[in-house]
Amino acid sequence: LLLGSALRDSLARGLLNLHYQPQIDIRTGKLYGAEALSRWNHPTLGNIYPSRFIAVAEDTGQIETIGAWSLEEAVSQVVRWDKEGLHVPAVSVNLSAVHFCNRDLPLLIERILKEHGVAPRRLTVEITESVMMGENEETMRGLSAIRALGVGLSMDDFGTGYSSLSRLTRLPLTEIKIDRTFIMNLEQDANAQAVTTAVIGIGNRLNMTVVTEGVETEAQLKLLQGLNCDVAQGYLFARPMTPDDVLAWSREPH
Ligand code: G
Ligand code: G
Ligand code: MN
Ligand code: NA
Repeated sequence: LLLGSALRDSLARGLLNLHYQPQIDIRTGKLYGAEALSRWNHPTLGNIYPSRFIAVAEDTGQIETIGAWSLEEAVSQVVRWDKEGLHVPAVSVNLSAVHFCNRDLPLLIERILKEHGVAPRRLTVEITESVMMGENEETMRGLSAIRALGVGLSMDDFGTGYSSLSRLTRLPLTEIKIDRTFIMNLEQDANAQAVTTAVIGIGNRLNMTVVTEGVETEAQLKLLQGLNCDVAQGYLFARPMTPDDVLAWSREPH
């Protein structure tokens, strides 16, 4: 509860910020996008990780405030980067399951894009599979409305939790993110490699972009390129960074 009011206070005072982790098209080596990740550095409590404060936000009714804030912040960042000469093709925003139940979410997204003059294809929203545990008419309608705007829809952490293949075909997804636990074990675990291979194959066949998370080594990258994976994200390329650091990173040779 204490953390809940600290969060409310920090949100009001603009003490949360977004870091961005580049996503690389591993067929061309070009920048594909950037995932926005929330950071909360409290003046006295220090750094509080999203795994912790997202749960607090959900429990204290603040998750939609955070969702709206991160959408607005990420979309306006795309414009700031454009002005600085950095073209980030798309920015990816994590939204909580709870927020997808709000029937005004598509309208909110539409308004933010219009306000900042950003093309819908330059925004992707990430949903975790647990969202779909409570898969209902309302949520499905919301997802379709978001997709109809031209915004990308990404299934995050695929392969963990409540993964289901039939769900992949029912939802209007544009992207699948293979959970990093599979990538972590890619080199030494035949099972992880089998699952990764299969998911990349399914994604390709369903015309979805497949993004692999947590790519840390050249060996993993080589393997993924061999498997026709489209996009990779991980410490091998870059950590989540401040917008200025993303700009500096983009100007380094790599
Ligand atoms: O780097 P990392 O610890 O940032 O992120 C941990 C998890 O927290 C990520 O898997 C991501 O799904 C979640 N997360 C990060 N930022 C946000 C956010 O703004 N909203 C939601 N709902 N989840 C987030
Ligand atoms: O939305 P999601 O859970 O996937 O957020 C990505 C999380 O993974 C963030 O917490 C981010 O800091 C973390 N992350 C990003 N790249 C790597 C990586 O290469 N290795 C590891 N271990 N974690 C990573
Ligand atoms: Mn994510
Ligand atoms: Na993930």
